Amino acid sequence: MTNRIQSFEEYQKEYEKSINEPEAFWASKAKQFTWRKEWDKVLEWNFDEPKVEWFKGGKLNITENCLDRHLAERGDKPAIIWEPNDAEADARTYSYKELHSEVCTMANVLRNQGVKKGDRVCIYMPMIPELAFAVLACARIGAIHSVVFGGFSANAIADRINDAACSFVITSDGMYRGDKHLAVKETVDEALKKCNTVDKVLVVKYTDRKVDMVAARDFWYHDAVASASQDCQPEVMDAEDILFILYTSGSTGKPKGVVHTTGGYMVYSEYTFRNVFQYEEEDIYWCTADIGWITGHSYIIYGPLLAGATTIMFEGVPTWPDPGRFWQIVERHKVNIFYTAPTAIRALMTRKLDFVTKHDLSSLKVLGSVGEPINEEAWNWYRNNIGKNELPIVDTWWQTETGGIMISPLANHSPMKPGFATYPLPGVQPVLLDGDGNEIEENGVEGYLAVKFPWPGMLRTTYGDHERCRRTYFETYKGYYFTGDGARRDPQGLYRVIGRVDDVINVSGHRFGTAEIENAIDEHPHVVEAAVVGFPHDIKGQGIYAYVICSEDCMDEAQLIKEIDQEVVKHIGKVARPDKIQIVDDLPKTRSGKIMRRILRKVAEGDTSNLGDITTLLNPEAVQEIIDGRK
Ligand code: 7RM
Repeated sequence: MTNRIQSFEEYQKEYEKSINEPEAFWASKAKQFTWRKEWDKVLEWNFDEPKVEWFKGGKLNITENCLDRHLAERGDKPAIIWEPNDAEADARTYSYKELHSEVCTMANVLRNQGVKKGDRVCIYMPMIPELAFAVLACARIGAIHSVVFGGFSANAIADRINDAACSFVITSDGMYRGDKHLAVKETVDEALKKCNTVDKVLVVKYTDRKVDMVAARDFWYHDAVASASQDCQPEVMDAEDILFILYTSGSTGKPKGVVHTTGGYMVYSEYTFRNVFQYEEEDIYWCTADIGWITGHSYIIYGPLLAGATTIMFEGVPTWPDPGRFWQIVERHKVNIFYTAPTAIRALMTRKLDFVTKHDLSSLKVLGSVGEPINEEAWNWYRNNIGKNELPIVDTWWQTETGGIMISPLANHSPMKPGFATYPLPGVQPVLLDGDGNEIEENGVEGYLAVKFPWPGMLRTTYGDHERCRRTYFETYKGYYFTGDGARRDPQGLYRVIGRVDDVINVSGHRFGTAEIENAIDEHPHVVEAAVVGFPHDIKGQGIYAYVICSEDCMDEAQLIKEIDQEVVKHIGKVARPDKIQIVDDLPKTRSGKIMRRILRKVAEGDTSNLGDITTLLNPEAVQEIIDGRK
């Protein structure tokens, strides 16, 4: 029996069924899993509070479904293949049996240290197998994981730890990224100076760099393992118990802790994985994302392991030691399904084709894209050079908040059109809204992308602040989940997601709020005001452009720019460094004092031909000034 959609006609039938009988539809997808107790009700919801509950009353543990469920049939099958940063070093493989015992061992280490169901555990680690063990070990014992991407700073970690009141941190003695070593443990130590909820730090020895161990707080994983059993009864969770928190940026203030729960997320991540990529039992699957982002959660760990797949975890970067690294890995592990981001494609397509052609890519069957709109040029390069001009590309649109893929072709079955995510998956009911919140029925239009019916993988709340969740996603358009994206629907009804319509910048597929970066810049004592906008960037999709007003007694400009850059690194992390910082005397404002971001975006883009009417501004002369000063 193959448990996936086999043709476009079948997709259409499934879609119909999922709309007409959503509960029966999702119940039929949930049945294959191991439930300790079946649910009482498939779905309860309203988008006003909002309240969304899937499989209520159901009892389960997601790791029992990722691991134990496969042992009889696939115990010796590779679950994780880990490819290290160092291209010369050997890969490491963990079978389902081995992964099971690693996860159980780490789960016991956590339990022995007093971590209980519902406790929040912050994980700040490199892409090494222990990161996957840590995530699953938390889920095993019902602790809530909050993974923080390795590129974030001590302050960003502290904010996330404090927001979720984490009691436990898992980290390592260091991390590699290309030819660099990053002092992960020191960053955690720095962060913890600002936190008072954490009482234990578990440290995985990896790079063997010397680190300070704080007595009674820090302990080594390899020491703790000695007294931990490999036998770990899973905590029995309610379907709606929290599985994890993952922080993501929005248009205002600090990042929000998006909350995903157990049962619905499980069903949705597996269903979408299997169908979008048309996964088959023997496939080797590789998603190049970092586990610090939602793509890594859903499509390196949970989705593939739930489906019993072999998933590759890559520690390194696409361009080191050379821009052939991805293709070398594809060849080495005979990868069948390859899932990456447009930014990586754009970075690699500028290099000599030799880096591609010298590798045997004949194992590839399906290519995927995620994180931002894929431009036609990148799509074509991907299709022609990696896809031998014949492989399907699934352009998958989704968000941290949606938990899994929402709009995407099904490989080999759906029509494809460069730049288009095409059709919604079964169970997903997208709409385009006009500025007044009315649904636009016809095709060949653009609008605000919203969803009018719940799906099992959707966020349930933002941690500790349900009202913020309601305001952010459910208030702008009453009765809908609002995505923050604008989209177009072509005459055939295919969707193309154009990008954010709020103050969120998408840099290489990573989301940053303009306000978040402005707040970091404002921390500099000589900064009076800052305005941050995105601008088109050849490789990253969008770059970050910061306009900064500094105080009269300002020191020299070059020095100030350096310090502002460091301020961003300090408060958010290297990932959010502005591409351009321009010191200005004034920012264009409306008479009510609002910064005219539209104009700033135009100038950042280098398009000053059509700035519209600026005479109504409070300070029209500021516009020419910033144009003249543009770097
Ligand atoms: C999975 C992920 C979400 C935002 C989203 C969009 C943009 C993602 C696509 C895309 C066009 C795509 N989660 N986005 N995928 N835009 N086509 N296929 O990226 O929370 O980090 O970002 O990314 O703007 O709202 S995320």
